[in-house]
Amino acid sequence: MAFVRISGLSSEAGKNVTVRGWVTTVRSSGKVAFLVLRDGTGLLQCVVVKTAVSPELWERFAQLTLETSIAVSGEVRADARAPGGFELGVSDLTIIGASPLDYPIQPKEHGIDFLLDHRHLWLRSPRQRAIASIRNELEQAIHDFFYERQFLRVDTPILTAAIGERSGLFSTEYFDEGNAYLAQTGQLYGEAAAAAWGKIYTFGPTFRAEKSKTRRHLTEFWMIEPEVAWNDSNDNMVLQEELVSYLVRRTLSNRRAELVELERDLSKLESIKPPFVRLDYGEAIDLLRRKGSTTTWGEDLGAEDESLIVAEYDKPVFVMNYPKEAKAFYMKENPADPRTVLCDDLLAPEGYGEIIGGSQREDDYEKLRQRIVDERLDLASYEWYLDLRRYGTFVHAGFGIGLERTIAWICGLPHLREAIAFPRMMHRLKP
Ligand code: NSS
Repeated sequence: MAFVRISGLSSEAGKNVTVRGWVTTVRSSGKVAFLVLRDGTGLLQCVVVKTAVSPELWERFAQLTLETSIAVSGEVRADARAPGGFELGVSDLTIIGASPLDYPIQPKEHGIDFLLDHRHLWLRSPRQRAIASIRNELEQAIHDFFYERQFLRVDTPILTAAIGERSGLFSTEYFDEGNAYLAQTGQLYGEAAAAAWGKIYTFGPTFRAEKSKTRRHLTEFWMIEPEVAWNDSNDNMVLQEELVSYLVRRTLSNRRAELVELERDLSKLESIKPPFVRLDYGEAIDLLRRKGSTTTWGEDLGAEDESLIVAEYDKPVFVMNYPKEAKAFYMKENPADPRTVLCDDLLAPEGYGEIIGGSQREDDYEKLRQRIVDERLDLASYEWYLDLRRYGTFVHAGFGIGLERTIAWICGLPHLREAIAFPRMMHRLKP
């Protein structure tokens, strides 16, 4: 008998097929028994009528437990009440892998630590499948967005010498070369690639040994970093709002059922259209002070500040041109106010916080060299990076969008830990 996946059943109505998967629920009235089967592509209600099957098959069915893997055969019938619109009238059942009654995740409330300890099984829930499928949609949408705009994807190294952002580094021994560090960003390599190939983006895992146990920090997260030759800071923000609007639009059109499964308020996503709000850092500080924040000019904005700012708007907000001391060495000095740099953070609505950090890059050799010295970074490690300003320097800008933060916002997740299959956090390295 033909083996079919649940998502493919619509073309099999009236036929006899075999479906393989895992038991998610079983119930019986004594005369008719129902089982819901999950195969990853959908859910299928399977029905057994006691009088229509052998006593031995009825008995086997009655003994099924949660998460047993099985193969069921029978006739596919259209049924508007069944999940997916089809049910299977069972004529045969094979048990592939038993599942003892102590299956850890039961239909009741479990604490978050318990669920994270059993993440390998927790992934089987409809909620986790919805999140994974939105993540997959977003990854594909990001590739499509850049491909359609003729960007080259560049894979940058994960093992690096000490370069990157200010936050903590993970290190590992590297033969006779001393320590290697896990990449915090692919940006500096992206800049070299932009000088070579014009428009590029990276898509890869990045690592930060930050001792912050917040709902917005992972120690391993995925970042997408476009870098564009001849873009200035303004072009950079236009690209960001186009990308973010596209990602929301695409999720709304292709993954609406999953958003509904997650009980996401769709109206909040429908309003995500360009142009986004643009606030100068100084304006943001004024707004914050009016709202009672104690943050002063010169400081980076904290999570609470970000929430106060976005509460004013129903769209993402760019906060632009931060003071130099609050930001990384590579950002270009703002000609209109040299105390500041040409950069932006994009804050997601509803308090989800910063999802993008971007900037125009310092293209002046002397200024960049001085910033490296002032920040007490090891000049020798940056010689190759300075070469990009020695040999044909160019106006360029780019940004990094955090994949898990974007997923958390679009899905409406309170914490990043559900936005990736196996989250890595300060106190979690397993499973
Ligand atoms: O540190 S960033 O603000 N910027 C960079 O890494 C630049 N090198 C990007 C660039 O211009 N090419 O990080 C960018 C984004 C940030 O807005 C978050 O969305 C995400 O990366 N991010 C994180 N996500 C999860 N966990 C942690 N710890 C984290 N840190 C940053």
